[in-house]
Amino acid sequence: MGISRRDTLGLALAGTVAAGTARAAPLAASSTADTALVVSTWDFGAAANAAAYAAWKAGGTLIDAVEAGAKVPEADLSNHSVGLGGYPDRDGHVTLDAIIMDDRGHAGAVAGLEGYVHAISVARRVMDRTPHTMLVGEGAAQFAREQGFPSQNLLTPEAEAAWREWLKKAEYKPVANIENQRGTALDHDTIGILARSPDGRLAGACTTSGMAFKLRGRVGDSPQAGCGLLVEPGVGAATATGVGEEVTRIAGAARVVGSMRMGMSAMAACREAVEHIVALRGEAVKDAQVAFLAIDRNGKVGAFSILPGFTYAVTDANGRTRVQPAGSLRRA
Ligand code: SD4
Repeated sequence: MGISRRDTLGLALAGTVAAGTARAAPLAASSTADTALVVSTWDFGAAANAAAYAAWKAGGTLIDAVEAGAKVPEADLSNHSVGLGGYPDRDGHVTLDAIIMDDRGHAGAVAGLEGYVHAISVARRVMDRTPHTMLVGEGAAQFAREQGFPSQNLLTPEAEAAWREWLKKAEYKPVANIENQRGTALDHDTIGILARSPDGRLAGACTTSGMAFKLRGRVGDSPQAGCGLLVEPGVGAATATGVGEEVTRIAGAARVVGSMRMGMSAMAACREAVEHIVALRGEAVKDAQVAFLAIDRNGKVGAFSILPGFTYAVTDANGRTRVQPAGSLRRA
């Protein structure tokens, strides 16, 4: 399953959007260097994009590309919000959430996965080898074990020390926006990565260890289709980062893609979703960061957040990457 490279290049999906979706304007003719190929959240997305681009150039599929990209921060010990080295829940368990999706309705996800670094690869296996879209907790770990993924302790000494420090004052209350204290040791966030082939095909992945010191069993937006990620043929793809509860409440990625389906640009669609959260939640999101990143079927990119400081990495069809700041509702 997934998109084969042959499918991706050979089946011009432009104009053949799935039944039930609005028919968008014909795909722009260009598949040129100014058309984004891979986009991802935050500065560290640049390294992920490089891996995704390399996988694509080596003949991989779009799914291969986004998986390869997502694996980079998953293996990065210095990233405390994704994979190995991620901060644990309040009981000291590192639990991972991930989703991967193509533009043909194939999706796989895991939530609350413990003991396996590459949650995105387990999610892909759910997509490729089961009739399901999500496995959680012990069942997800059992599946990973049965599929031959190597298990390991994901709690690094550094993450454990941060957790023990947090415990001193935490009073066991989840701190909703603790991951968004930019410039601190918590200065890393979820990666959402979206890829588009020159003929307008799309895929995406999103992987995270979730909110630091969350309640045990908490699942954020990231692994939920339509919240942390959505990919729709002939329309575009969107991903989210920040306080997952705020994204989940509005089915954020689905909202962004829906807006693009109705004709909004990727940028306007991301902004609309952010404005909706702020209108809906008011004071409750006064200090919260939520950000959306989207790419449309023509490769145009949009990114918008509540607070300033959200950046994203764009890699074009020639492999050139730039990291840039997103627009934000609030000023610094
Ligand atoms: C979550 N959205 O679990 C993720 C975490 C994140 O910035 O993106 N943090 O809520």
